[in-house]
Amino acid sequence: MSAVLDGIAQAARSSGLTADERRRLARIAEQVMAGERIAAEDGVFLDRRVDVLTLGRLANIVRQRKNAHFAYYNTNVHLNPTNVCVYRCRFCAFRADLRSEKAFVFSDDMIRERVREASAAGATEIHVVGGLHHLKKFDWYLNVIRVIRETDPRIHIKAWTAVEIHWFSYLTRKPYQWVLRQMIDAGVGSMPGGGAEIFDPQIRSRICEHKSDAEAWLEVHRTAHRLGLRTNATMLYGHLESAEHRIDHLCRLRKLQDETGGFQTFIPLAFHPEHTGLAHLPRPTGLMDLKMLALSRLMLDNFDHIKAYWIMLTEPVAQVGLSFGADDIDGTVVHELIYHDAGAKTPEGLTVAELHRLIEEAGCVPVERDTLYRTVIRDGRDWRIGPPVSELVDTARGSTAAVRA
Ligand code: V47
Repeated sequence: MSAVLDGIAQAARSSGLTADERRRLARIAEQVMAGERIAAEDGVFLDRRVDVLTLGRLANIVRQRKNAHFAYYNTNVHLNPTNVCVYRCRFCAFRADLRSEKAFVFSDDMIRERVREASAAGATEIHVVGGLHHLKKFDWYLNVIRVIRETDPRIHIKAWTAVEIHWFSYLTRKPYQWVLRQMIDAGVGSMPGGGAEIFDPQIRSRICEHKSDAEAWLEVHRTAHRLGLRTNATMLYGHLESAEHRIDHLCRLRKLQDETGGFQTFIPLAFHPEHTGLAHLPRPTGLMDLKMLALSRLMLDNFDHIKAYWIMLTEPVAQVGLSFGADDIDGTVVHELIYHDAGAKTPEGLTVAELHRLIEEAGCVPVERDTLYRTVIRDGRDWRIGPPVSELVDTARGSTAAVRA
């Protein structure tokens, strides 16, 4: 470990940091080694002043501590039941007006077909998010979940962002808890992390003016956690935000996680500007992507997992991301639309063999997980749930300790 500290000190000497900044970095590096929390002001310093390789080196220590050499993926399918949306978020290329030519709404039969396709492909998860349709009532969204559940009683339904739950609460005039209970009874098993964007109210009002605010997003997740639902969290970066806004976002998530422990994974989402209201902005670079993965790993000390979402990072960046704090690369993801409408050039899906190759080349051991981070054991086309991935990590740690002794 002191070799790592020496390496960091050496890199700092040639990095243009002042003597005070070098001392500050050394102190933060020692905190990371000791498993101590990094303060918000130090997070801003890391974001603004410290080179990406040093951040990656530090983040990798945390990643190894939490997940050893394992890298997770899942077999999943996306379903966006409608792209019609009352909101006009400036970063979104997916949404459509009610009478737009590109507007679509899935019928029950289309949903069934997508679920059958998912089941036939051995998917353990269906990821469901969509637009907030001007004319659809809460029952329509509830029915989407019911149709999925009837078609496949086993598949895990990860559905609706906090923004959608907030919208359903507005539509029904019922509290979040009531809305979430209806969804759980219909078959929802967890929630994705979308809709968080950036919590800072000023930036949020410039990129998604009318959407539910940070407090509402956090309150929906708090309520979901209290009801026993595990959820994910995201942050959209690379648009109008600054280092302060990013660190503030991460610290707000960290605070809620201290309170509930209900978050599973954090996914930093790189802004894709094509066909959006912010198309004049450049796309974040690969280095920025790696920096965000590393910073997330360092700041979110109470999150078990950081996801390098290959579909928006590209396969090469996601692969390198596994050495910059990430331990998960999401899944096979068939039928992704949100990023592809915004210019993503990645394929719409990857095979399991391709995911394995990405992970193994990165020096990690691929582990298929389900949505709740339990191992998936496959036997031909059939699958069953094995022990939680944390048991693999504990076992790997035990055998390393045994070798050392
Ligand atoms: O909330 C929309 C983002 C999110 C663009 O929980 C954009 O496992 C970049 O949350 N450029 C939805 N980002 C996707 C999402 C997600 C994805 C993968 C896994 C999980 C999970 C969640 O996508 C939105 C928004 O932040 N988004 N448009 C765009 N042009």
